Order: sequence, then C-alpha cells, then structure tokens
Amino acid sequence: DCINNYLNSQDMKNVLSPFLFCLPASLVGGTQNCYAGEEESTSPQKMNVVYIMTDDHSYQTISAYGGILAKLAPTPNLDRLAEKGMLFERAFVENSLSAPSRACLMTGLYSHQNGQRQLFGQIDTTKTFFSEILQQHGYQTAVVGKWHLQCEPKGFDYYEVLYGQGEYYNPEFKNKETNGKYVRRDGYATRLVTDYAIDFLEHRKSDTPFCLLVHHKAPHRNWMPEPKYLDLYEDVEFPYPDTFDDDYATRCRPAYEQEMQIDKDMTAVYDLKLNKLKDTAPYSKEWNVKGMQESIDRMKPEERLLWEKAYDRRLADFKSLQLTGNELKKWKYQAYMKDYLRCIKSIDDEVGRLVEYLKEHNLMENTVIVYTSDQGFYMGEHGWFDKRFMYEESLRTPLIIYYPGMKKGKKCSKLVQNIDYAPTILDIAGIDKPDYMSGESLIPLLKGNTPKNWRRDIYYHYYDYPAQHKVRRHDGVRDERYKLVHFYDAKNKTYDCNELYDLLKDPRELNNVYNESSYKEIQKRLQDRLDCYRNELKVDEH
Ligand code: SGN
Ligand code: CA
Repeated sequence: DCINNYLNSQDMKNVLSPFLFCLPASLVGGTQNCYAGEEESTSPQKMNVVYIMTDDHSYQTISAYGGILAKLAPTPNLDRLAEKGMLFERAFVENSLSAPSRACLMTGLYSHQNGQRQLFGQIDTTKTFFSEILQQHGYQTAVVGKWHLQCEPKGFDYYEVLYGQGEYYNPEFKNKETNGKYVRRDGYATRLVTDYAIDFLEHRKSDTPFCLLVHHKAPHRNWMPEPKYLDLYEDVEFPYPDTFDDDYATRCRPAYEQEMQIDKDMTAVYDLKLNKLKDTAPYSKEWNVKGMQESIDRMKPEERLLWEKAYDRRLADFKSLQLTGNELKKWKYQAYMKDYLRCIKSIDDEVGRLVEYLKEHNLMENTVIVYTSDQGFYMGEHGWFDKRFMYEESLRTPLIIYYPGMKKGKKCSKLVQNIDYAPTILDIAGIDKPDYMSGESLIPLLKGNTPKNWRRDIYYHYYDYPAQHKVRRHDGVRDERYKLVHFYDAKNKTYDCNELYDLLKDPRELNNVYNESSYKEIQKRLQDRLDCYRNELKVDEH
C-alpha cells in the first residue's frame, strides 16, 4: 500500500498540527490547515445537499478567487456563498473533460476504474452511483441539466436532463414521463435548469432529506449569452493574462501541437459569432457555419433579432478594423471573454435565485451547498481556450462549499479532487464511504480536522487522443509544490516526454525543469510517486 504508507511517513507535521493553525503558510509546506469551523451540527435531522456544477467554469472568472478579472466581471452571488462557506484553493479534477469528470462524481472512482476515460465511450454501469446509495438510505434524489453520460440517470427519483451537450436557446430535455424522448422547452438553458431545480424542491416530500444535482450547460463552448446580457461588457477591454503569448519553449511537443489556440483555432462564425462572414473564405469551414446556423434557427424571432443586432455590431467592428497578427488575436480574445463572461453573469444570477429560494424556505440551516465545475478552462492563458492539459488552469476547478453552522469565509488549500465528491455527499448523509471508492470525504476539512494522513499529492490522467483539440494523452502527479507530467502515445513509444514544474518558483508553468541537475532529487521523488500511483491503482496505459 505505497500510497498510504507514503502519507503516513510524511506525517510528522500533523503530529504538531494543533500548533500549526497559527503559523504562516510557508512554514507548513506552503499550505494552511483547513479550518472552517467550530462545531458539528447538533441537529439530528439529516442534511440536504444542493450540488451545483457548471460546465467549463474557470476559477479565474469567479471574483472570490481574485485575479485580473475580479473587479471587471464580479460574481456577487458566488462570492456570497464563499463568504458563508469554504473556498477551496487547490481543488483538482482527475481527468479534465466533461463525461469523465461526471463519471468521477457519480462513482468516486478514477477514470480507468469507472470506465469513462474519454468524452465518448461508456461509463461502467455495473458500478454503483452514489445517488443509488442515497436512495437506499431514504434520500430523495434529483438531477437537472447536463448529464452527458451514455446511460440513464441511475439512482434518481426525479430528473430533467439535457440532450447531449445541451443547447443554450430553447433546449431539449427528457424526464421520466417523456418515455426516453427529448422535448424542446422555451427559454434559456441557465434559467430553465434553475427552474427545474426549484420545481423539484417545490414538489419534494418535505419529511425526507434530499440531494439535488444542478448541472448547468453554461459556460460551455460556444458561449452564447442570454438575450438580456448581449450588450454586457461591450465597452470593457479585459486585461490579458501573463502567458497570453507563451511560445512553449522548454515544453514537450503536445503544448506546441494542440489545436486550442485563440488565434488559430477559434472559428469566426461558431466561436466569434461573425455570422455574416459565413460565405467569405477563409471562414467557410463547414461545421462551424452549420453549427451556428442550427443554434440561431432554434431562436424565437424576438431572440433572433436581439442576437443579430448585437453581433452585426461586432461584425461591423471587425470589418472596419481590418486587424492582423497579434492585434487580431487580441480582438478575438476580447470577443471570447465578453461572451464567456456574459454566460457567467447568468450563472451567477441563477445561483443567487436558487440560494434565495433555499433562504425563503428555511432550508439554509440544514442544506449543504456545493458550487463547482466539471473542470477548469483557459481564459487566454498560454494563448488558449478549452481544457484537457494538466496545467493549472484546467487541472484546477472552482470549489466552494457552504456547510450550515460552520465558521464563515474560510479558505482551504489542501489538495482535493473530484473523486472526493461522492464520499463527501455520502458523509453528509451520515453514510460511510464504501471501500471500493477511491476518493475521500471532505467533511473533516470543512470541520477543521484535517486527517493525519490527508493526501500530499494527486494523480491525474487524460486519455482523449485522437480527438478534437489534439491534446496528447498524459498522466502525472502534483503535490503542494511540484508537478510531473508524462506525455505518451498509446500505440507506440514515439511520444514519450516529461515535464517537471516548480510551482512555487514558476506558478505560470513556463519553465520545464525536467532533467535539470538541481531538481534531480525532486524528480526522482515525483517519479516514484507517479510509479506508486500507477502500480497501486493498476493503471493499464501510460
Ligand atoms: C465539444 C466542443 C469542444 C470541447 C468538447 C468537450 N466543441 O466537442 O470544444 O472541448 O465539447 O467539452 S463544439 O464545437 O461542439 O463546441 S466537455 O465539456 O463536454 O468536455
Ligand atoms: Ca466541461
């Protein structure tokens, strides 16, 4: 059991843990003990859970996380949740992609254990979902919004789920009564998903606890804003991240060869919404024109008018400026940021509306509220959009947890991962984690009792190649300071390449120090950890 042995041998710090609460982070290995609270809830009543998960929401675009966008595009409702609860500064996914992340959530297992390694493909439905266990313990369970797994929602009393990735305007949903058929509904996805969440709450049995999963479609590509926000941020120039013009020097080939660059891979019609350019070379790439047209065709006439007005203005701007090179790349970034942040504004509003409902119905005292995303996202860092890589922006995900009765506004920098969510929710319900689950409950962290053997590093594995955006397969470990990444080719060994980062000295991950002599010991230690994970977890490709 090398993972746990390692944890125990590293535990000297925790022997002293009562004294460490007051020490600066630098003296306790670069992190603080997590301390949310005073007391355990004394209420005999079982806690409810509202778990809100957006799609592709970056921590960089939540003002509670600070950063260069916090003042320009604030998220007051998410910030209020963080003020009342705990904000996790080092929350990671295990595989930065939608379906795999959702499979980790449902099973508490790594991708190779739950079967959902790639976007397409099938989760192993013989695995128990935590929702089934909750049901067996008398919980009412519901999921609304994006489901994105190739199986029926398993273990849910109520569901109202989107077709595939889901559409922004007038999307199709199915529920238990539609006999497997998806039915088009009137409205904007972020609002509809909240409506269905509230609908479940309205009609639930009030004498049994509930667990409600609210899975938004937004802000997934192609970032289509709600009609009322089509003009929001129109005159703002958003700042550029430090790594906007990264040249990937020192990196392995995958960073050079991906297809997720704002300048090269963002399409004119689908992403930038330059609708009328569709017949103009070089913008006539079929799929992006067709995709946008289908989305527009779903709109009601009044929605379409507002849409075309907003994006005609953008098109006129684009045509008059005649930009090229870096100026064009910056213009594209501005267009991307505006649309993405407009979608975030709706998310923030709708989270506010749902929390308001809980308040009005006296549910804040016995409901845990989680806010997270299925993974992080690049907001122009390294010149990119999308996710997938093990670099921080897509490895990390936002995580805010409000737990009734706990001390407010705390931050936690322990290493947590999306395989922990299932054990956490079961723990909230007073159910012990089944032995087969790989994740750990976060409740001790929320209660201020960091377990003696809390993990000191995490294992990551991305499998979706060949696929859109052309990010190579890789796995790796990240501890509180260092990150080792190994890119590989599943079929032959031609692609083997490693990267090592010292996140304390190089938080932007621009300087790969793999094989540098001053990092020899560290490299060996991380390699041992990676080998340990691979062996112990029986990882079958790397
Ligand atoms: C779609 C998007 C991709 C995105 C994947 C995965 N293309 O295929 O840009 O990486 O989803 O996203 S699109 O042309 O269809 O918009 S995920 O969140 O589901 O993992
Ligand atoms: Ca996603």
